[in-house]
Amino acid sequence: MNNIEQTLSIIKPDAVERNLDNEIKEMFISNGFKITKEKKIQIEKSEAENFYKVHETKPFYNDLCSYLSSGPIVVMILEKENAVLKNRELMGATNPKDAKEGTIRKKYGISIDKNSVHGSDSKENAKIEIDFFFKD
Ligand code: IDP
Ligand code: MG
Repeated sequence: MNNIEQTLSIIKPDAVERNLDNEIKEMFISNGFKITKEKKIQIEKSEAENFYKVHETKPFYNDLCSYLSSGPIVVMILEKENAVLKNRELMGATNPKDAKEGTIRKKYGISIDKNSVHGSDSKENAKIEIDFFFKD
């Protein structure tokens, strides 16, 4: 029984700025993910506010949205068995300080806000986030 899923991944401005996008994509590929769609874009702050709407009551919401729209990002659809969970495992903890060895955030993350990658946290949100960036 396979359970091929799709999830949304974003390489955030801190990583794109350091030219880490190819290395990070290689980590996805070597961990068995297929990148089925990808684009490098810069979004408006209003779009970041929509994307991160679930966090609108958090104290860091404004900074988070300014940050995500501050420079180019790489947005990707990743495909693999149990992709949502497997991607969260590969990303590591939100705070790079807490991320395990071998995870993207441990390797590349700078701080809790500049943590290099975003990944959907559920199948339901993966669908919403994929539509957000790739519905045409
Ligand atoms: P996640 O990216 O691991 O799913 P979330 O809790 O969904 O983490 O938070 C979204 C993003 O908001 C995080 O990736 C991080 O960049 C930022 N963030 C989360 N918590 C804090 C905080 O306490 N201070 C500053 N930024 C935060
Ligand atoms: Mg999240």
